[in-house]
Amino acid sequence: GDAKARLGIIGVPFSKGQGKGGVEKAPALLREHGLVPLLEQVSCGQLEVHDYGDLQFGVDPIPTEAPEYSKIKNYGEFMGCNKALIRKVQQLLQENDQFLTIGGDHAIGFGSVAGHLQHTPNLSLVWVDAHADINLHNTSESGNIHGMPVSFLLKELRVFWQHAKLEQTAPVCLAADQLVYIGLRDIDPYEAYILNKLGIRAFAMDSVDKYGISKIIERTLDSLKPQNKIHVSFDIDALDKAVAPSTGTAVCAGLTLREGISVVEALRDTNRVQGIDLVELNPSLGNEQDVNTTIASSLEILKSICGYKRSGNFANIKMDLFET
Ligand code: B3U
Ligand code: MN
Ligand code: MN
Repeated sequence: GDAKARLGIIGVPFSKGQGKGGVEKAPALLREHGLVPLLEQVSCGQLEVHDYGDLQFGVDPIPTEAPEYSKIKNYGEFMGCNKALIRKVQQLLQENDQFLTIGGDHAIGFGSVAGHLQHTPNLSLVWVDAHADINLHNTSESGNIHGMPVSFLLKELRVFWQHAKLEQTAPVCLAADQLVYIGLRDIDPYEAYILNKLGIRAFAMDSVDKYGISKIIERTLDSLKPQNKIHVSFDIDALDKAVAPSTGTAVCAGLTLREGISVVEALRDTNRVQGIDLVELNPSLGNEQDVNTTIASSLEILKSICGYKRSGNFANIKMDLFET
């Protein structure tokens, strides 16, 4: 059809969910590398991309926020940024069909998915990551809140976040049976316990090796309610270190770029992807070639989510060569 879909992009240069500076530079860098025209191009005119610039959020600590969570580093900044993001995502979804959040570290996954849930309660979440990011304030070894965003989203874990006032900021939460992980290979003991206890579908790298990525994709799609919209939260460290070296906590033996692309292509082909995050690209880590490799991989993933077909796309050509 002629009606174009609208994609709204928001940069979220938040880096306080972990200790390494530089991850806040990713949104500007991806724009410099032509992100917006690239996504319009690959969609063959099907997508109108609207760049909303970077999210404005306070960078000063908010000391009055939940002293109970003092073991968490930068909790006040985290809440400040994510409250702003929750509001912004709802605006993006009022004005667009889909949205893309560019991090920043994965702490912003809370605000991005929570904002999405407030607009669209019937949501499934695919978290593509080397890590489960489901720690609680009292299970995290590091105190880094980029290792916790999923726990803020789940209905079953709300009881552990009583002082976070989530019923005010994000009353609609996610059911554990609508969360699927792909790419895991660095899970803390308590995280494994939580995944197991809640029966969360988690395709770690050993499953990818055992069954192959196409089977994993099939089982992922089977487990998502067909009437639900989909949110894809893609941590670039899900990909192998060889193709995504410039990230804060790179882990070896990850998804190949082809496996990563296969995952997002299959999700895109459902036509139900409504929210996307691309996080943890840190251009301050590694040498120039590492940075360029990681940018290139990030752009390939985003291209595929936004409609690029490796098999070619002739859906929207103007002139029929064989018409007489
Ligand atoms: N699970 C660990 C490590 C970690 C989580 N996310 C990343 N690293 N990127 C933690 O700190 O919670
Ligand atoms: Mn992550
Ligand atoms: Mn990760």
